[in-house]
Amino acid sequence: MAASPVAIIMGSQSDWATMRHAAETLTALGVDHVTRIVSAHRTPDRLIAFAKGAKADGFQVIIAGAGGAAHLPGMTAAMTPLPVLGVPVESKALSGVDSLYSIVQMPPGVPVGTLAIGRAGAVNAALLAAAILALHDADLADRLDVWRRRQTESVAEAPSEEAS
Ligand code: RP5
Repeated sequence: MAASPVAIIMGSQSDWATMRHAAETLTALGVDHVTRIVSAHRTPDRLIAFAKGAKADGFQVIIAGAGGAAHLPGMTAAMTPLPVLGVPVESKALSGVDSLYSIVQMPPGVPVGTLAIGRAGAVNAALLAAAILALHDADLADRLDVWRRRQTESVAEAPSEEAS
């Protein structure tokens, strides 16, 4: 069986409530993926092993979610040539602004594609990962088109009392 093209990593079990939306979106698009807890601070050796081995392990895109002092996406990007999409997890103390600033302000030369805070970022990271893979996968490109068409069709012309 071919290796999973996407790895979803997160700094803590507590990030799963957010990152599950990335996993669910990839599942809906038929994109195989693995999920792992990899903490930049609590399990640094696990991070190094994962990031340095990610390309050889067959991954093509990494989605990394973390909160607070969110160094996981940036440190991962420092150790792999693969594209890294960062998801700032909403933190209790600072509502995820700390996570966002930690992930988005990378120095030139080590990019992390940073998404929105929370669920929106997790969903969009999955959609971006799928779009990257779809460049070389016509079937996935078709599934992505269908996904977007369904989204468009689900938007009502006018607001209703029942739906709000
Ligand atoms: C970060 O610290 C994690 O990404 C998480 O968002 C945050 C809090 O972690 P826990 O204390 O809930 O494990 O490393």
